[in-house]
Amino acid sequence: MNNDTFEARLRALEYYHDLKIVPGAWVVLRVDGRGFSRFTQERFDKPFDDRFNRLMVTTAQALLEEFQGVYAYTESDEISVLFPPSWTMFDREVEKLVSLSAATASATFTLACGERATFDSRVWIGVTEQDVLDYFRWRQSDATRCALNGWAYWTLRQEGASVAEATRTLESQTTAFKNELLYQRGINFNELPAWQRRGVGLYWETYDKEGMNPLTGQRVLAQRRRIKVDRDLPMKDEYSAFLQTRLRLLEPLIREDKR
Ligand SMILES: Nc1nc2c(ncn2[C@@H]2O[C@H](COP(=O)(O)OP(=O)(O)OP(=O)(O)O)[C@@H](O)[C@H]2O)c(=O)[nH]1
Ligand SMILES: [Mg+2]
Repeated sequence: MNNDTFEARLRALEYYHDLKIVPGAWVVLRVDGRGFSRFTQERFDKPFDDRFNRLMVTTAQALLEEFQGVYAYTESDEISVLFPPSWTMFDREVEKLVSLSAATASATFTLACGERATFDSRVWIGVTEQDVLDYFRWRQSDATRCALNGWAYWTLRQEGASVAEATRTLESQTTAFKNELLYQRGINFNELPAWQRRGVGLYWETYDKEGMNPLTGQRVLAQRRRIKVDRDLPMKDEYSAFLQTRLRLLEPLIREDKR
């Protein structure tokens, strides 16, 4: 067998390497902490820990920067990063994007936390802008549902209920029941910090930075970009409207890339 045939035969077995995200689709990369139920157990306050959330925000920031996303959203142990249809990083190769986003999240979180933690990653694709709004509404309602469950569960546990008792009390119960359970114990769910109930959004904002023209010595204003961390996101229809405004801001960029 000559070298070329040998090389071609083995390279062809990198079977999934040619797999690319369909052109023209919106993309979300979602990373999720591996085994974080266990990882968080002894290290962080239940049901929510501000320090844990800040580690997730630091990780989301790194993903947004590294992959040049347009919006990131984090809740619980997951982070979703949105990319416009025109995004072409790594030629949209699935293996590259999935492995590098998981690697970036794992390395960033581990360095910030000081303990080894790993993330998995997956790709979501959306055909229309409405799909994108629906996606983030879906993740946000997951955040709200988990926050209510978590608060109800850990409140019962702190009262001395066993795992089985707390689970049984909440099994198949309505949202109203869980809200009432908390209310009777002096916790108004709607007054808990917004980041716990609605998640945290990250996006680019522009600001004017004053500098000096080295040639003329004159003061000049330059536009710079920075990441805004929004811990007070709106919810439901207001969240969709908020996201829609952010997507509209991207339109010139998307049109330009299509030309
Ligand atoms: N203590 C604590 N735990 C948290 C916090 N935020 C998220 N978690 C936990 O992170 C876990 C995330 O759940 P999952 O991603 O479904 O479970 P997992 O154990 O990570 O499992 P895989 O993702 O399948 O590997 C839940 O058990 C949450 O309670 C927090 O602020 N504090
Ligand atoms: Mg997880």
